[in-house]
Amino acid sequence: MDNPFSDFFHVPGSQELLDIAFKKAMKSSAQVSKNASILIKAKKKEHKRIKVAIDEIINRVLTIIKRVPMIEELPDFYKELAALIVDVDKLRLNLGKLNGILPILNQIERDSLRRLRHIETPKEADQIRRAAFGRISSIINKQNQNLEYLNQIRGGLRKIPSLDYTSPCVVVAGYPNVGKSSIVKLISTNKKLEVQEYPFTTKELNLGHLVIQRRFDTIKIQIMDTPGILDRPMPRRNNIELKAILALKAISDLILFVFDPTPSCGYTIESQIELYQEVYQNFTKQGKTKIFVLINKMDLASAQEIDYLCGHLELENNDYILTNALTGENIDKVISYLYSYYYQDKI
Ligand SMILES: Nc1nc2c(ncn2[C@@H]2O[C@H](COP(=O)(O)OP(=O)(O)OP(=O)(O)O)[C@@H](O)[C@H]2O)c(=O)[nH]1
Ligand SMILES: [Mg+2]
Repeated sequence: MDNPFSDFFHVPGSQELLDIAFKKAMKSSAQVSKNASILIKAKKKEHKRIKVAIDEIINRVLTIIKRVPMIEELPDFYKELAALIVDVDKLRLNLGKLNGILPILNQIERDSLRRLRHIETPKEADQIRRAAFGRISSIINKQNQNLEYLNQIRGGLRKIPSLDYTSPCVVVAGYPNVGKSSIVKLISTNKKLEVQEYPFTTKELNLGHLVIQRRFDTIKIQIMDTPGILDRPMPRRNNIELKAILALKAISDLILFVFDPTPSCGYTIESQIELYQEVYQNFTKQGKTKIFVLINKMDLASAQEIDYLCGHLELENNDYILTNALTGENIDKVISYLYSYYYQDKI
């Protein structure tokens, strides 16, 4: 399913909205018979202007509202991810407020039309239109914060990855700074992932793909890079970590758990082991989701550091792969592992 927020385009600010609407209104021309009196012509002209301005604003506001999907109706993954990116109640309230101005705008048009019926000079028609534009401006200007808020949250929501629910998804998880993005970059099509020497570089869920040719078909495996997670109680985790937790909980078919057994990531191996145990216990869905270990930074790791980790996790030789995500050493083994895992028709 495509990111449900992909149609959430630029939201104009109040001034931009008013400028567009009033400009269109002033360019509009009413259909009046040539023989009509100056007074009738003025009435029709100004009514048309008011109507065009109001219709334009209503249409644009309705488009904004329609382009924001109903979050509560989205599949769990998108719903929960959206809730980590924006305050869903605030968003709903905001859209409600925008919706609330529509009947007021319609009322302005009706009031103006009623007043236009009773005018005696063309000048009054002009005054009524000016007064209507004034009321419209004040209503729309009061929505400026709402409009700005929508524009501001748009960026975050549009970064949500488009998941294909019919293809498997490998979630690459672990502590911050252990080399997750470097690995996903090497094994998948996504070469844009940011890699830095400091923790929490990755703040979003990012997807890449790996195409596997099987005997009778081709499958495209989704590889999800996730932000780092710290070993701490769930309520203390921030929204960035919770995005990774959500990926593990909601969409993983296979978890590649990345360790950095050296001090280079800035975190102890004990805390990484604690996190691994938590992920193993809580997110393997009673064995339905396999968890496989990658021990990264093999160029820096000593034999003792690797033995210590393997000893604690009781890992046999085939239970893990040592990798160097800087040079790409053994990354072919990771791809082979995925290949054989999915070749045997795991989907
Ligand atoms: N020496 C060495 N450095 C590595 C290796 N893999 C990654 N690095 C470095 O480790 C740092 C972190 O790499 P990232 O790929 O950004 O790590 P990450 O786990 O995605 O980090 P966050 O997104 O912050 O959680 C970068 O400076 C990488 O160049 C490796 O195998 N060996
Ligand atoms: Mg990263």
